[in-house]
Amino acid sequence: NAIGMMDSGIGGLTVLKAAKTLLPQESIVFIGDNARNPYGPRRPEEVVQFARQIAHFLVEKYDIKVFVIACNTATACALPVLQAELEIPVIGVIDSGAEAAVKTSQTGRIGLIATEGTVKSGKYQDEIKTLQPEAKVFAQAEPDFVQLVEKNTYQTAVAEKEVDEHLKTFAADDIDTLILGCTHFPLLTDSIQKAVGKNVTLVDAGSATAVDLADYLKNADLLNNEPVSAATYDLYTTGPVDAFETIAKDWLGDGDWHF
Ligand code: DGN
Repeated sequence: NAIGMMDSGIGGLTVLKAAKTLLPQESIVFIGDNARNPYGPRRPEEVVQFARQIAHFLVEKYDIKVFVIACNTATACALPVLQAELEIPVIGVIDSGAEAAVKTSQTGRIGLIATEGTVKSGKYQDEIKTLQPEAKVFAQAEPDFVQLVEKNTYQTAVAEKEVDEHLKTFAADDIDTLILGCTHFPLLTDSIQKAVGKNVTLVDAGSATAVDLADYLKNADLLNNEPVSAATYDLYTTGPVDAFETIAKDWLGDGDWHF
């Protein structure tokens, strides 16, 4: 049976892409809650409710073997609730992202860009402090970046300029590592890297999660033994399919995607 994944929109496809590369024999079913995006400014209880609806749909319709919350905001709000409520394992993106950042950073000065919900939750800050008490986290909410991706304007010069202007503040903080703490942000990697300079290493929390997901499935003996050609990819959106499909195909490339 398949791996289930969710995001508040298109961003979680960055996790799907990384997971597909590492686990090509696994089928994945993904739901992007584009109709209710953004999650960032919402009350945590509301985000919990949305994540719960999506998880139950995937468990009932697809009998998924693991649920990946491929959204930092939903991970911050709903991970413990869903772990307690579902009978299958539930994996979020924050622990993997925090751990990867601590491993990457030489100076312990770590930047974080995420939604306002994720920044406010303090989950990254807490996890990083637990792993490395002397680390300093410089967190900045970047809700506008989510819109650049959702509106499919992320590859434009206007987007590059906007990213550059927003990330100027990091120069003064002298960070050596920047966490992309929102699964939408890897689509803006080029602009973000340009803005912060090549001395700052970007850590993609979603890719780090895909690595941990692969390890988890292996250790729990949950890997699929079917041939790679049998893997299927069912992609749902709660919003307009055309817009979702355009960005998804652009980001994921050729493949046997079912929308
Ligand atoms: N992709 C989501 C995340 O990782 O937090 C957030 C997008 C949003 O809903 N604002």
